[in-house]
Amino acid sequence: MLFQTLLIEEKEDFLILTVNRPEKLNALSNLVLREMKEFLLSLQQDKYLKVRGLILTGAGEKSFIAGADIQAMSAMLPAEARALSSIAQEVTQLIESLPIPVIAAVNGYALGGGCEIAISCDYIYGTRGAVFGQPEVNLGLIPGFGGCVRLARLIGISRAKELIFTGRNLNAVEAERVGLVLKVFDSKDEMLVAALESLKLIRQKSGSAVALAKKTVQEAIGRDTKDALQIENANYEKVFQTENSRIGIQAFLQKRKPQFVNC
Ligand code: CO8
Repeated sequence: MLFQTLLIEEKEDFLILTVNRPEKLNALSNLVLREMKEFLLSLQQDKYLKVRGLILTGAGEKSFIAGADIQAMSAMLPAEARALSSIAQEVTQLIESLPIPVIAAVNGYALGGGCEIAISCDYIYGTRGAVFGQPEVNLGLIPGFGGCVRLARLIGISRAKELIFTGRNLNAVEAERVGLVLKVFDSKDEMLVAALESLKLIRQKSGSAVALAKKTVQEAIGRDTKDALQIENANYEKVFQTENSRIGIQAFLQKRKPQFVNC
């Protein structure tokens, strides 16, 4: 697949998706979002799970994604802004619903829509120079790619409100402290190697179990305990229907390494 604003690189069974507009700090134009949607939809239709993990990053050293394209927004009517928010929210929901792990590898600025894309990934790795923030209030706006919802879930309501209301940035140290970033690395290269290693570790496990674990966490977030437990309970039955559950349990009992199918 060829895109104007995205680079797709294959690494073994994994893909690295790079948002490629470095001259605009990888800001999300309408075209970037439409291409991301097309790419993610194609991954979702990968019934044979040929791709077993995805890393999302930004071109260059300076920026992951510096937000929605402010220039493009300057000429938008409210209904057009809503349409842009809808397509961006679709992109974040597609990331969350992929049955494979998705890691955001944040080099430099992850601002506004960039931070919102990152927090829709399963977890975030960052460089020492990573900068996170929801600066929309500085433009008289609010986060519109799911940030008001997901940031509060990820780092807590008070912290999210403080960041969104003040529009201030977080450096990598503070972002790690509040649980926004999972691990911080000295360089982009080191971060990408670590992200690939993490995907390789997951790759050794049952793909069906990982997919169901992701689905369970996603579906349970935000529900009350009783409903959330019912979701886990139903998916526990589903995982028991997979061949990999028999393979894994038998391998344990026979004191050998499991050979999961589709692995
Ligand atoms: N949109 C468009 N262009 C951008 C953006 C952006 N978000 N960020 C940077 N650029 C462009 C600059 O205009 C500049 O272009 P040019 O060279 O043609 O003038 C180029 O990238 C380099 O940027 P700077 O010269 O500004 O680089 P600096 O190192 O001086 O500053 C910053 C880097 C601090 C990151 C600065 O560029 C900045 O503040 N950028 C904007 C960050 C921001 O406010 N992001 C939030 C955007 S709003 C958003 O994401 C809303 C999401 C919800 C929308 C809901 C649907 C409508």
